[in-house]
Amino acid sequence: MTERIVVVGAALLDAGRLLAARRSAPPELAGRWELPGGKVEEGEAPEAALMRELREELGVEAETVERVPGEWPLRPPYVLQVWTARLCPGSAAPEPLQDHDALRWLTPTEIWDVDWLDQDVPAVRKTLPKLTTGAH
Ligand code: 523
Repeated sequence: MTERIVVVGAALLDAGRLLAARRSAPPELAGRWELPGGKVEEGEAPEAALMRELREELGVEAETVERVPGEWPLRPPYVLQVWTARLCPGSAAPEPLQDHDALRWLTPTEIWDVDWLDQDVPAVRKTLPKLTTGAH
């Protein structure tokens, strides 16, 4: 049986908005928007991986809130799992430090204004009600 490797993504919520990040690499994904995150390393808990990725890629201190139910296949052996997350008090604002060349905080009405990666769309759709209720 092939090992599967989890890629974690963050639906980072703040003041009723969702953070979208535009990938700058690799070429086949560049220009598309994603829930920021990355690969879980061996022996690492997914939530810890997500906090690490958000620190490395966006320079923020964040904490996970809850898992978005579901799991979405990526290029084998990768699968995508998503957590809602929020900024810790005192965290810097996110900036595109690596892997991204633009960030947008999207309100519920703007959520489909960006060209999300196909595989992120189901998780974004499931996150939408959390934005409209204002729940974090
Ligand atoms: N995705 C994806 N959606 C999504 C993420 C965070 C990642 O489809 N929200 C895909 C893109 C890549 C793979 O998952 O094919 C790994 O994501 P990546 O490159 O962000 O993971 P890193 O940063 O851990 O990768 P390395 O640069 O290799 O360390």
